[in-house]
Amino acid sequence: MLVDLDYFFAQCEELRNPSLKEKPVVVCVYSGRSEDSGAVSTANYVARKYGVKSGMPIFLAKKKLENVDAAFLAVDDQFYDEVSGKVMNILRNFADEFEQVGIDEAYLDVTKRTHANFESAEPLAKMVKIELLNQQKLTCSIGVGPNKLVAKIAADENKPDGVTIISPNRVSSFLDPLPVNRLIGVGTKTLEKMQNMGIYKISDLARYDVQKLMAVFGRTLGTYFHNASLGLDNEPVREKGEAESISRIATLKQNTRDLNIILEKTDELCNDLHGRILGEKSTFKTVAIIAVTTDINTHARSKTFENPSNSIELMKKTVKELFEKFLTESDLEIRRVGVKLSNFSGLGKNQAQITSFFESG
Ligand code: TTP
Ligand code: MG
Repeated sequence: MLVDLDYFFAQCEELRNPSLKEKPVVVCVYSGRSEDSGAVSTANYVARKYGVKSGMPIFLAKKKLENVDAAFLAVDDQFYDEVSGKVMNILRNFADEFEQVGIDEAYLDVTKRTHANFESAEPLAKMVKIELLNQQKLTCSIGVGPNKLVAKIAADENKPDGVTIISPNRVSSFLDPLPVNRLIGVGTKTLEKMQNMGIYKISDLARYDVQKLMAVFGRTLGTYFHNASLGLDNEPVREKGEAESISRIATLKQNTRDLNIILEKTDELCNDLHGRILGEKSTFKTVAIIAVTTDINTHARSKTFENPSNSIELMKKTVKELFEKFLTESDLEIRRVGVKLSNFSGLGKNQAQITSFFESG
């Protein structure tokens, strides 16, 4: 079973201010550079009707909601994290095995308690929804399937406030007609490649020669796509350990030693990484910069903190310090810049640990 909270950050905002419910609510990550610079973190379904979505620049969302009484709010990580912690504690009680996969998402292995009977999965899913509504006043969407892959796609099928149960004998009829990008791992680039190969629906992928898929996407990914198209997945539901690192890198418009030009680019990278760690509910202890100099050499500098954080200010401040220092150590111009976060904690860790960094961050 995959449980995904509906329009999570925006629903949290409605929770503490119910008068927002009727109007478009847009939760934003303001970059601070100018009044409306930054990106939309998420929006409620009222705002989505106007075409507002996650990742969109704030100014564009404002344009779509011109002349509409809409609420634009800044993200409040601490509050969402508190709500998330409470939600996860409720969900955990419904699972034989539990795996949180994001701030608002978790897999529940319910095989034992349903005796692997899909007919008892539906009342169980409804109970989960009722419990979340009663205890936290929150709605979610639930997918149930024979494995994580199918459960995830099922949960996306009826949003918001939906329940979709796909028993083993319905897997292929459910997946076949869906567009291939409903599979995890098929992003914009892969979608384009697949469409050029004549693959539009999951059934097209299922029929495609697996050797040819491997030739195009490599052995691992080719095999994954083949199995995924058939609804095959053997990943167990289990609490995850710590992720390794995430990074973003970009080429500067011009080679430079000008700190302002560098920071303008790294700020964008930081905003991007910040959105990602918020989405995954993780926190970092190490911030690193990457500098590719005009001699094509790659340099890295890093700083590790005592306490985990998800603070964008700390991220940007550290990146600035590290670049300042790097520029004094090298006299070469910089061509590409990157930011890397590592030493994660978060993901399903206990609540005290998650909230303790906010004060220090
Ligand atoms: P999602 O579950 O992907 O989105 P959602 O809960 O807002 O909407 P849905 O009803 O479709 O499930 O992400 C969970 C939260 O993560 C979301 O509320 C805000 C945050 N997030 C970002 O900050 N940036 C992003 O690009 C995405 C996708 C999510
Ligand atoms: Mg969600």
